[in-house]
Amino acid sequence: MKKQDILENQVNEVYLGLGSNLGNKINNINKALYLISDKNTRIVKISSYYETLSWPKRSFPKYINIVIKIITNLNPTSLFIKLKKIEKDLGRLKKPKNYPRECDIDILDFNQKRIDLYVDDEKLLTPHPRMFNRLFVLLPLFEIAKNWKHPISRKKIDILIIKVIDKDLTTIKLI
Ligand code: PH2
Ligand code: MG
Ligand code: MG
Repeated sequence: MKKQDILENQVNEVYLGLGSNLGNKINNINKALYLISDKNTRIVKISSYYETLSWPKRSFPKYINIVIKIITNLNPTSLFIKLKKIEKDLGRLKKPKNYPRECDIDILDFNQKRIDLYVDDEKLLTPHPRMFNRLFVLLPLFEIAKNWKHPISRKKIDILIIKVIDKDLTTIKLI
């Protein structure tokens, strides 16, 4: 068997963060879940839905955020391409950074690996560099992965949450 084949048959455990703050937000998230599941990818855990204030601009519409765990045999590049296509299919056009969007799907953690590569002109970095001090990611992640550890710092999720909870907790509501 060629090395590439072995890699593609591998089962990868991946955490994804999903967010929507434009249009019918819950519907957008649910459509994304439907499109994520296919013959290569199975959703194994879904957090509750959280209503969260838009960061950093609180004046933008609120988000609905969830975190899911998937099992996939796609490699990081193929998964990234698939998720970008789903974002587009749900209506997302290229917008300035942090502008309201129908659907945003971020790879938070791919097999506890550090990944740093370009797919066309977009960068894929795991663990996701900014999300781990944001409660709108940490709380739903904690709900479905109580023993999760940051792949690089090895800090446990509850420790990460305690560090940011003072600044942020008021901005999150379970729905
Ligand atoms: N995503 C962003 C920018 N700001 N704020 C919240 N509350 N939730 C998000 O998912 C989010 C955000 C860019 O991806
Ligand atoms: Mg994002
Ligand atoms: Mg994104």
